[in-house]
Amino acid sequence: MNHNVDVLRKDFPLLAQTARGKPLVYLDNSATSQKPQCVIDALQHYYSHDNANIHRGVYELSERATKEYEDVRVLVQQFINAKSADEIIFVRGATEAINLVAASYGRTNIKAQDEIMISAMEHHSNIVPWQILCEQTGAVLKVIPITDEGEMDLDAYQKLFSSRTKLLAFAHASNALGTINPAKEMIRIAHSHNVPVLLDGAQAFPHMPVDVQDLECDFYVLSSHKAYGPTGLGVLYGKSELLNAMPPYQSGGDMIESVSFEKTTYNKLPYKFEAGTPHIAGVIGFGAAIHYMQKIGMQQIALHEQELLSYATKKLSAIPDLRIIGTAKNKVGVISFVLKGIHPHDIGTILDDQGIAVRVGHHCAMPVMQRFNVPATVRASFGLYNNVSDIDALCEGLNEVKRLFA
Ligand code: 7TS
Repeated sequence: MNHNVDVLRKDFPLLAQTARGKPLVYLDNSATSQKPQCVIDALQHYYSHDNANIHRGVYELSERATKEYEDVRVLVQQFINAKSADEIIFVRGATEAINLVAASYGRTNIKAQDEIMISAMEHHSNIVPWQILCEQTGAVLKVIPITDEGEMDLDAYQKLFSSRTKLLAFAHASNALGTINPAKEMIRIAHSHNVPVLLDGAQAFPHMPVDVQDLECDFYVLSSHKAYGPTGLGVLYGKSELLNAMPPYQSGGDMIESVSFEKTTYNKLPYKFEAGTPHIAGVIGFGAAIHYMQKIGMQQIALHEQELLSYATKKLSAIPDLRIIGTAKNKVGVISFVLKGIHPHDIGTILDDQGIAVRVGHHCAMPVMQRFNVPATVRASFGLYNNVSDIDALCEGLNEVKRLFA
């Protein structure tokens, strides 16, 4: 399918509205994406026709809900090319997926003096769970430095490995800088040291084809809501050898095989990690989002966003006193920037007056702000429905900011 933005935009009812009396310009896709009508319809259809609890009813409705839920698991498996659908665990989001690995894999495999490696460009959700694990186990956190361009310092990375390195976790793409990391190469190096790798795909999955077998990552995490699906849902992919050896993260219904007061045995994968009634509607809505992305094609989406990124980078760079934070060669459609002498929050407020939604702040990546010595940035991030007019509006908005502060 051709990436005709004008046609695709009509699939997103929210985009047709005004904000502050101006046509809405939505440029905060890294925070969350808008939803196409097919996802909204899937949620409505599920609650109107198919709502039942899954994996337990013998009646038709429950069988139908269970099938729809499990069909999405297979869809996700195929979409990210996992070996088996058992390796796809539905969780609340990328955050919960990382917490699951830190708690279950971490507490089983990490001991005092072991080293956990992350990078200096991580979202807080890929920092704090590891810090807590370190506090609990006596392990030590090691941080891969990043360059002035916002790229991973690969020389420093290689030197950071020791015989105590037990786990590596880093972002496939950075939410604050846009950097796409050389994940496959980094994973190859980690594996040469026998170190398993968790890849945080929250900012990559919606923007490029992802193949977990090609990447050879041990864990991959993602959030549905950043990829045109419902909120409150994410995926943990893990190699079955690792997931099979891990203890449950949460416990309760559905994750057991048998329960008695003497002994409880656990269900097999993937159910072992899906305690309680899951977000059934969310999973079904996410299935619709994946079908939608598949129909357009991830290559097409990536290509379109890359075109927007180069257009926006050129136009923003021409604005005097504007400094882009994050100038890596390989980026997703994320541009973080500061304007000399004007606080990002003031910029965000003035842009909002013009109907332009961007994120301002530390983007849950405070160490990135510290690295670049800025209190905050303005961040414009693109999705498949953004167009050149959105970027023109942003630039006009920034000229207005400069006029007001002149
Ligand atoms: N990892 C990365 C790289 C992220 O950007 C985010 C969210 C998460 C993990 C957590 O995802 P969640 O769905 O579990 O919340 N990032 C952002 C952001 O950049 N602005 O708002 C949320």
